[in-house]
Amino acid sequence: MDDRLVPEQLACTVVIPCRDEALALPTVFRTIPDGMNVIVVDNGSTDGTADVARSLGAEVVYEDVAGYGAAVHAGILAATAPLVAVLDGDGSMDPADLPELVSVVSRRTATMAIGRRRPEGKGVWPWHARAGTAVLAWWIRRSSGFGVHDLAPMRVCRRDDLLALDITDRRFGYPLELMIKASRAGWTVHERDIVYRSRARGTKSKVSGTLLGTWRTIVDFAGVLT
Ligand SMILES: Nc1nc2c(ncn2[C@@H]2O[C@H](COP(=O)(O)OP(=O)(O)OP(=O)(O)O)[C@@H](O)[C@H]2O)c(=O)[nH]1
Ligand SMILES: [Mg+2]
Repeated sequence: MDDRLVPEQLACTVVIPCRDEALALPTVFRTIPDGMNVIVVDNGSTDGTADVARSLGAEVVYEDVAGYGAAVHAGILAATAPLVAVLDGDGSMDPADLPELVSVVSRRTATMAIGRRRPEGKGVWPWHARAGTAVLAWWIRRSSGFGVHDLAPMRVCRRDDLLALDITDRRFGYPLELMIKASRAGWTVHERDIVYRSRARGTKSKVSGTLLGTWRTIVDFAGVLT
């Protein structure tokens, strides 16, 4: 039997939250799968991210509230396809990994398909970020029963399902709240390996690359867990 997906089953809006990722976006767009439309959500970039995104064929959505979660939520609201995907716009992830995740959700093998970062080469993923991820993933496994090893850095699910979870975190606690609420709602989650590379040269980390970023993330996670 031919089990390839027809184009409608791959219909997916790709949401990319971006703050100052103008230099990374051309790389990211190189491997956006055919048939997927892209929404870049910008709130406060000063490097021309929105113009670059538009020139690459993306729809640009502006969000007044700063933060990763605020940007993701605005993108999901603006999405038009039944399936939504979220990934970073810093060049660390490859959109070529999306069709496999989309296929899992399209076939209803799981409610949500997520990526597990597998770093390509040394120094791609700083030890403190990796250790923090491992601890949180362990905690999520224990409390949710999801067999996950990462914090859903790339994810695909149905837009309606996601909006029904009513996620309220607007910063970096968003993925953690998503996992907690998905578990309570009885979702199933399927995790697959995805490639993880260094962010594009010339762009700045908002999380693990700086102490302030790491601290802000810890505060956001603590806010979700309490
Ligand atoms: N629109 C918007 N995007 C953001 C904001 N903060 C982060 N992002 C984007 O969210 C994605 C993830 O942020 P990153 O800085 O790459 O964080 P990370 O991948 O967890 O950590 P490192 O890349 O290792 O520092 C990137 O595409 C950022 O540009 C924000 O306040 N607004
Ligand atoms: Mg990143």
